Amino acid sequence: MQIDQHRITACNEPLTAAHQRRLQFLRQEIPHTEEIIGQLTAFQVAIPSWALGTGGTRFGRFPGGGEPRSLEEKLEDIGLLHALNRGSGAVSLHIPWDIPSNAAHIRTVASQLGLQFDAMNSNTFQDQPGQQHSYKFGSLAHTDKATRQQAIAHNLEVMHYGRELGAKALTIWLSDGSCFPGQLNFRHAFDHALESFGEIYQALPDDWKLFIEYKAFEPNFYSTTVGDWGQSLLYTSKLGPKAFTLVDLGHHLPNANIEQIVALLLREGKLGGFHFNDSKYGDDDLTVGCIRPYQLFLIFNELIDGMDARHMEHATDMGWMIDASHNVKDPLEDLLQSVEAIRIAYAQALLVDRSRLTAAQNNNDTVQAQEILQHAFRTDVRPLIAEARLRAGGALDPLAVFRKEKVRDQLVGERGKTTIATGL
Ligand SMILES: [Mn+2]
Repeated sequence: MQIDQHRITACNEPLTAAHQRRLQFLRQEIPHTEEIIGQLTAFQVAIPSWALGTGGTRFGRFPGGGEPRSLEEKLEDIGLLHALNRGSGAVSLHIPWDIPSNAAHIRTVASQLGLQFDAMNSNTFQDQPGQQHSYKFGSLAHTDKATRQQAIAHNLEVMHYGRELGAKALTIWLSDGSCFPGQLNFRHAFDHALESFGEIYQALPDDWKLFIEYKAFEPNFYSTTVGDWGQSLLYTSKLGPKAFTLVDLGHHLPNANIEQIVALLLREGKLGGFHFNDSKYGDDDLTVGCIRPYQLFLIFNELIDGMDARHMEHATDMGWMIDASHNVKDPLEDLLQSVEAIRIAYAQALLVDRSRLTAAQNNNDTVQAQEILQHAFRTDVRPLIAEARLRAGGALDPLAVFRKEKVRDQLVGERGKTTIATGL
């Protein structure tokens, strides 16, 4: 299904006067509102193709119905989100869950919906039917060369699909590691992973980026072969200029200072992509900003500071992606909330008075530095984001339109109650 533009306009009408009042107030408070609205309009967040269905835990999964049955329907769902919020104009595909068997057709569907293809994701954390070598004890870092070669070949295949779709990046999250002390030799595992990454890197087109994602634990619970940002940075530094580290907010040990990690990776020119989610305990994959919105703001503060220092374009010089799991919410409602939370943190970070902050830092004025950051964080920037949406043809209140138009009921009507989307 698609939402009629007239319906969005009709839903906006009764909200317009109040919106203009709130926007006018902010214009008086903030001198560069037009610049921020422009930056918000350009800033697009990629939706992961595996997050359009209900997520689950190892204990159970409770699907809500109307889940997309094909890649086309997944794109259709992202098209719905983008029509409402005008901020999710990209998709991050996962192979083999979303093989584009007719790439030209998939490209056409995506472009009709205004969607681009962000990083492609490979999967060597599961065995697929008919697969010769098992990944039970690893893939790119496996002790057996034939298994490593199979995993390399899979990544080359993912790049092939990506090239057909116009993607420009490959994300590798390597689940390899060990569950018990003594199970593997850390140096040998590192060497094997590096050699395998090297073969993939050699096959990378010149205008592509390779993102190496790290994760501290799970599914392996004693060691992970790309366990933290330092290990990822070792690999990406040795591989070359097209290799970058990808930060997934949920992949750190508790209380890690992610904003500092981001600042240092950017300083090294090695931060390439981002996976947004939130968590209370581990890799909980909750909605971005639902638990620690201040941390999200602080991360964006460092992202902007670091990207500006390197003259990077906020919108295009980083892969901005959501990586979350929707176990109890409607996946599409959750994704609307996620994109909103990301844009709020981005807009708040754009408000930070950087010259005053630098002065406070240089004078060791701790109180003033905190005041400057928290002033930006405590500003309600939602009218700026609503205005960016409105100018791009989106909804002033995307979630309200989603509910008013009974989108989920319509999807259940079209697709049925028991459809299950491929994914986690
Ligand atoms: Mn991730």
